[in-house]
Amino acid sequence: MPIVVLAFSTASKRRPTADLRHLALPAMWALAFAFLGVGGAIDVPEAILAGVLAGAHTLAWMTLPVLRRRFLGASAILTVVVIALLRDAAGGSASGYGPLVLWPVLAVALYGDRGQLWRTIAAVAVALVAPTVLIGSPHYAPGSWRLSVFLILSAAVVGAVVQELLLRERRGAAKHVRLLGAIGDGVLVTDLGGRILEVNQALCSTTGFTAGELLGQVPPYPTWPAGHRATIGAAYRSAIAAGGGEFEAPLQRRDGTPVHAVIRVAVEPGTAHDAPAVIATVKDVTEPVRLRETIREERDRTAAVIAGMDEGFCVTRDGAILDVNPALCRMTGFSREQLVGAATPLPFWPPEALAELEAAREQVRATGSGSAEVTFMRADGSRFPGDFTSTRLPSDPDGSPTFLNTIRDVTERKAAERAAARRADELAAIAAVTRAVSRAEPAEARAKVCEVALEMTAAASAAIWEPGPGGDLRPVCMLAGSPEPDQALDEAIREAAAAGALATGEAGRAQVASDAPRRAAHAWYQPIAAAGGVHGVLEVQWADGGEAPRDAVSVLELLADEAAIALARAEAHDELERLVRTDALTGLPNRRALEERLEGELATVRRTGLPLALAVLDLDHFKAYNDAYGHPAGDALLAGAAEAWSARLRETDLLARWGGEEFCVLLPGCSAEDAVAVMRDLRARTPNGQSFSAGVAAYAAGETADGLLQAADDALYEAKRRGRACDVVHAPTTA
Ligand code: GH3
Ligand code: MG
Ligand code: MG
Repeated sequence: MPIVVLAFSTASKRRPTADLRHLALPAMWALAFAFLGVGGAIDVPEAILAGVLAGAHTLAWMTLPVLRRRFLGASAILTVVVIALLRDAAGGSASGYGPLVLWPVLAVALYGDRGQLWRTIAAVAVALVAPTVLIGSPHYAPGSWRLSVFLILSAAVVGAVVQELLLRERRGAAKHVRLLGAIGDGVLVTDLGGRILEVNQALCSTTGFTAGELLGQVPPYPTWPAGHRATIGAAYRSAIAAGGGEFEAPLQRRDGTPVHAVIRVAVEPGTAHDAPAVIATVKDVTEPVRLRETIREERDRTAAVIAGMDEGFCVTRDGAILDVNPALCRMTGFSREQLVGAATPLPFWPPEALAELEAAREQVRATGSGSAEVTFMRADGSRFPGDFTSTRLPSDPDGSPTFLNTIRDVTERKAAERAAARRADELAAIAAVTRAVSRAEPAEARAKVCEVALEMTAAASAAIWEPGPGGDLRPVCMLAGSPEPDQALDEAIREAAAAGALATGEAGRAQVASDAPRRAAHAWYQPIAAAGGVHGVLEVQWADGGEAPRDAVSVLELLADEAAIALARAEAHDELERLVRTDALTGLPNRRALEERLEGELATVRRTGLPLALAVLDLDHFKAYNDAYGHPAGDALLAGAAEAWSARLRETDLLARWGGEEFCVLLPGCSAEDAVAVMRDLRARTPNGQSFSAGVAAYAAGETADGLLQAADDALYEAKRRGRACDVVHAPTTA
């Protein structure tokens, strides 16, 4: 019987079914009372008393749990009393009811504490010994005390041993429960069929289910999401079949939220008393998995970005390349296979820059990051300038620092910088030309243009070709640079090339024949064109027989524009000069031009001693002519006379309009007589039958311009006085 109770109690730990333990008491009494009628006579009233007591106690025991919990000791003692009454009613020591006392002793040993046990054993001792002492023979034979003592001892030993074993078992079970509760990961214990026998608190808080909801469940468990039941079930079964294993599974909480878990399965082989069990731990790895996913996505995205960049990337550790992007391969011409795994000096480090690159690397190692502008090498050996940066990545667990390096090919930027610098030089030179041109006399401006052309194109010579008054091209300004060519260009070739550029407005070049010596000249002809057409040609010659440098051509184009401005200015200047010295009506030099020329001629005659005559002419009765034919006709007469007279005079003579209807003629090389002859000729050529009077003065040593003019004027006055249309030679007073 005790074995049955024990089996019940062990089973109950795993299977909380209806508690059959409570049936043990009524069953015992039923058995005890059933055997009352067997054998000799019974004391009926005493048996009835025992039956009433047993019935009342059993009823209370079955219905009042408090009795079982709080009054277990009293119940046991009452049971001992009922057994003593039954024993007495059935005939005392010979009745055979004595061993029943083991029942309450066992019950207290199983469910009570030590005090209750020893009190029950004391009650048993009293119940068995007292009748022998108090009542005695024949009911209680003197020899029965031996059986009583053995029973009391047996009860004590069995009770104590059972209670000790149970206490140990309970302590073990309590420890087991505490351990399970202390485990941070979820734990569930199932039988081999998967029925959940035990869960811990951590599993409940991970899954959101209560222990009551989980216990007794069989697969698929409510924590397995519908879409994953088959795969999780398969993994679970194969882990059990293998005797243990680990797998990751997406689970769901009671509220449907996902939980990612690592499930470790261990199979506990059964013992003689225990069925085999499956112990599974459920580790919530939702957060680490989410982090892992995020990092992977981040890494994929980063890798995609790096792969798509124009900038070269390489990741290095301990001086060796771990990874490169396609841009670096394109940039350096090395394949990925050639680069990944390569160690310092890296394949794209040129030998001449090793020291510089090692220094940059050292700086990065010391400070964690750095940048430098370095020369790199392509697979074909060519070099390119690169911007290099390096940054230490967050340290790896093994402590070896990893660096992310970027390389940008700055060839184009460098070229642009050089071009910009050159452009700035050119602009500075052009600005200097512009300044010089705006300040200088036109002739100086030409020289300045040639000077800058020489300087900026490293030429052997520079010249500006312009058409002369006769239309023939000639170099107006020519400057020589260095080095001089061994064989110069033929003058005719140069003139033809300049003429071509002038005629077409297109730049051209000329060259000494191809079999010429090495340093034969070649030249560039840049037309100097302004709005009004092509004014001239800027010519630059080099001594090296090659092509005109590309940069030089652009400089020459700018210079030609500048020269065009200079030439236009020169022309405007000349025109102004001409206007200042010209009479608008007749086109003759005016009084100012004559005075200037007279000074020059006087200087010459003083030096040479050659003769010089000056005549002043005044139309006769011109007022009357005006009055008679009108002012415009008077103008026409003035212009006509100027033209007719000019035609008669020599190139070296100078006819000027002195003012009104008065003219001056300067006649170098003429004596007073010669001058009078010229006057007669001119008078004969005066249009419309008109005449003039003239006063002539010849240069005499020491004469000034004013003196000479005054003398001629005096002579004119005399001619008018003498009746007009005649010539009077001034007679020097000294003569
Ligand atoms: P004389 O023989 O004494 O020189 O008499 P004249 O009339 O020629 O001399 P006068 O000094 O009395 O008159 C000069 C005239 O010439 C007066 C003026 O109207 C005229 N004259 C001066 N300049 C011009 C000009 O540019 N065009 C015209 N049509 N007439 C002019
Ligand atoms: Mg006059
Ligand atoms: Mg007159």
